[in-house]
Amino acid sequence: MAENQEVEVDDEDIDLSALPDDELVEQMHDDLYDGLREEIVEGTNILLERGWSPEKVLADALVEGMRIVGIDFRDGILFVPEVLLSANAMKGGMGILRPLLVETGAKPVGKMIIGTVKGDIHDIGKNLVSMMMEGAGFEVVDLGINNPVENYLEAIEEHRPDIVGMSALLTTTMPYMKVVIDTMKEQGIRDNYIVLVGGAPLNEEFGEAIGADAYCRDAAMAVETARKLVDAKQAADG
Ligand code: B1M
Repeated sequence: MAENQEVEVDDEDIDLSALPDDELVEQMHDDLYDGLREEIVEGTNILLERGWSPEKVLADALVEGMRIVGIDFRDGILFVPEVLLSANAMKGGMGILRPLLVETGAKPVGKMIIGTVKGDIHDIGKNLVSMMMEGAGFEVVDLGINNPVENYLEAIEEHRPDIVGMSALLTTTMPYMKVVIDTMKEQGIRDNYIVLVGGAPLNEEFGEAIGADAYCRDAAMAVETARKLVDAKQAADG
C-alpha cells in the first residue's frame, strides 16, 4: 500500500526544491508542457537561488521546454488551448527573469521598436528579443502583436528609433514584413532605419528577398546584429 501511494504521487506533491538541478529542469519541462505557471515560477526562483544565471535558466529550462511543446503541437498531440497554457506558464518564468536580464546598468546604445506583424499573435519570441535587447542596453518600444503597417509608421514617427524589428511565426504572416518595408520605401524613409526581422519560419534568404538589413535566428543573434549595425550606422553618421 505504501508503495502504491508513492507511485501515485502526482505533480502537485513534488517538492521542487528537493530535486537536484537536472531533475528539476526536467520537471520544469513537464510543468511547462502541462501549463503549470506556479510551478514554473517556483522552479525559476529555485534555480536562480542555486546560482544559475538568468540566461541559463531561460535557455535550459524555459526555451528548451517550449521547444518540446512546439514539437507536440506540430504533431497534433497538443492543441491551441494547451499551448496557450504552456505559453502562460513560460511568461510566468520570463516575468521573473526579465528584470534580471535587463539590469545590466549599461547606458542606452540605441533604440528599437519591435512588433509581431498583422495577423500574427505569437509573442513569446518577440518578448525574448525585447528582453535581451534591453539587457544589452538598448531602449525598446514594444508594439505588441498583430501590427498593421500603420502601427510601425506611427511608432517610427513618434520614437525615431535606430532599429525597426518585426517578428512573424506563421508562413502566412511573414510576407507582411515586405508590406512594411515596401511602405517605408514608398515614403522615402527606408534607408533611415535598420530593419531586422526574425521568427521561426524565416531564414536569411527570406530576409534578403524582402529587403531587410538582416534576419536574426534568435534573440542572441538579434543583439549581436543590432550592436554591429548600430555601431556602423553611428560611425557613418559621424
Ligand atoms: Co502557434 N504555430 N499557432 N501558437 N505556435 C507555431 C508557430 C507552429 C510552427 C506550430 C506547428 O505547427 N509546429 C505553427 C505555424 C506553422 C506555419 O506557419 N508553418 C503554428 C500555428 C499553425 C498556429 C495557429 C494557426 C494554430 C491554430 O489556430 N490552428 C495559431 C495562429 C494564431 C495567429 O497568430 N493568428 C497559433 C496559435 C498559437 C498560440 C496562441 C496557441 C501560441 C502563442 C502564444 C503566444 O505567443 N503568446 C502558439 C505557440 C506557443 C506556438 C509554438 C508552439 C511556440 C512558439 C514559441 O513561442 N516558440 C510554435 C511552434 C514552434 O515554433 N516550435 C507555433 C518559442 C520562442 C522562444 O521561439 O518564437 O521562434 P520563437 O522566437 C525566437 C526566434 O524565432 C527569434 O528569436 C526568438 C528567441 O530566440 N525571433 C526573432 C522571433 N521573433 C524575432 C524578431 C526579431 C528577431 C528575432 O526581430 C528583430
